[in-house]
Amino acid sequence: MKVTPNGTFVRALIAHLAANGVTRFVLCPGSRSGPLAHALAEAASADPSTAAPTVELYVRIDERSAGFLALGLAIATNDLVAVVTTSGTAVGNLLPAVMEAHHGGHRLVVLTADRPFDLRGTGSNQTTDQRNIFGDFVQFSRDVLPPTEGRALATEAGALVAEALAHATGAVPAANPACDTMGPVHLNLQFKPPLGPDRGEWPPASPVEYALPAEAPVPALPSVTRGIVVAGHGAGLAAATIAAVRGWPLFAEPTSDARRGPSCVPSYADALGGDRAHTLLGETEFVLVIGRPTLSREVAGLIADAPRLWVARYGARWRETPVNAEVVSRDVPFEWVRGSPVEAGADSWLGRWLEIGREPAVEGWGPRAVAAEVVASVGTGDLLVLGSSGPIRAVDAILPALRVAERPRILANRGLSGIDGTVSTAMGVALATVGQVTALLGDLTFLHDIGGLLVGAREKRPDLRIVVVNDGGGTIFAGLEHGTASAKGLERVFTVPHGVDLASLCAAYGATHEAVGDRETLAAALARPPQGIEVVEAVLVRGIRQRRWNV
Ligand SMILES: Cc1ncc(C[n+]2csc(CCOP(=O)(O)OP(=O)(O)O)c2C)c(N)n1
Ligand SMILES: [Mg+2]
Repeated sequence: MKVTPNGTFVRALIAHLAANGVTRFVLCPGSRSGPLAHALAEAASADPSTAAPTVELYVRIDERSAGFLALGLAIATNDLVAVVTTSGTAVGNLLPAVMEAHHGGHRLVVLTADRPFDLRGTGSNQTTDQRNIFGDFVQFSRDVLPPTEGRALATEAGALVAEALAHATGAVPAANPACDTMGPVHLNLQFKPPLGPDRGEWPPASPVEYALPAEAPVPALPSVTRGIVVAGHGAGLAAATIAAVRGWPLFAEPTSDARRGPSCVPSYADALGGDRAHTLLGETEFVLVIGRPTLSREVAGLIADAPRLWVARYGARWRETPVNAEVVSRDVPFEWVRGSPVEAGADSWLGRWLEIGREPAVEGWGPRAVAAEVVASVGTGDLLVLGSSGPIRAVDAILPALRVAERPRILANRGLSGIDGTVSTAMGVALATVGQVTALLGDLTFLHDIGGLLVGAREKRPDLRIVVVNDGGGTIFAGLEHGTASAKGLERVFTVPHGVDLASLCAAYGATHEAVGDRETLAAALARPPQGIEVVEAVLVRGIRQRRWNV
């Protein structure tokens, strides 16, 4: 083995990434990405005879899973996470996770291997045009032909990393200074042979200093009585404080981290559809939205009809904010949070909202009962990952106002609210955290990313409990306007009953499986700490395996 230019370049690249906080790498096997794979394997082996940086390496076969695993690591830690693939369709499989990272504002560093540019369009195997393949979903993309020799290799790698990470972190001033520009970046690396292992040295690397764009000044909140605070995805605890010190009702989604405090109206989603809310909405003077709400049409309507609307921390991108928003602030200014909670009388603005939006009693056996048991099993320091569709809405419907000291973290991919990649995202969360991790997913969501259970024999298997709400398909559609279709039509083109035997699937992937059919059994299953990858199937529809709608 000798020193190769590829080896020298990727060592410098990895060393500079690690020195700047990218210490987790998710890698998929492939030959063209071999230089990165060899160097990462060496770094991850933590051999003290090398000066390799400390990295954590996760290997996945399926690039779509790998992308979402990286996303899970990123959302659990708020760190930058790298994902490495070979060339060709492997790269295309990262698109869903890159889209979610873009809309969710998560910093993925996508490293795709490619053949040298002069092979593009020549019919060379596994060679396509990977330049700008992620379009505007990445905030930086560079097509790189590493230099072939000399010190330029390490220097170029360092400069490349500095530039890419500045864009990922939002340090490069965007067109609009109030825009939060955290998001994914892409380096397309053209590797000429040799691609095999080499015997190079790890170069020194140090962190780069970035200057973040200055916050734009934000005016004081209007001193109205009849305000409402909507805390959407990623709002943060400040939303609860703002509502409490003004005596405004707080409608906080589960992933807001603001579902707490004396202003919290737990059943806001159910209440908003009723007549009494209609009257209160008519009196509303001002709506403050913090974070990005994604769950209910009622809240979307409230935002659309607000007489006056301010938005803060709305989403990853300025252009996603509602058209009628008056002010957009990148973050929540300290002045908005100052003050003590208002005592709300029963007849006050807040008191009237609290009256109609009390925490509901959850009875019987259904999606809300499953959600209630899962929520009850998650303690301070634990993490709950919610799948799109019914599960996150069921949790929204039943989640009580938490005490300020209670700190379970509730995470979800709400950037685009896909039902894809959720098993892998939960796996990433479980691999990155010490707390107990539970995921609550619908059956189609689970099946969509069943490949996320595929963990190589040499890979770490985290403790992860996945509770699957098996209601026999995508039942959300039955409650939407599509529900007026014939039962046969609804099943064929929307809900898609599948009859899949989840126990067999779990067995095939080496995950434990337990089916539960009532609340007590579910509660007992959830009371045990998860060991390894464990699936608890909450069976809400029986006999589905026998069901064939054409017989
Ligand atoms: C990748 C992707 N494809 C399709 C959709 C549209 N979609 C939204 S909910 C849903 C059904 C989800 O079914 P399930 O996970 O069983 O949850 P349930 O509706 O039964 O609560 C689908 C297909 C989506 N959000 N994401
Ligand atoms: Mg379902």
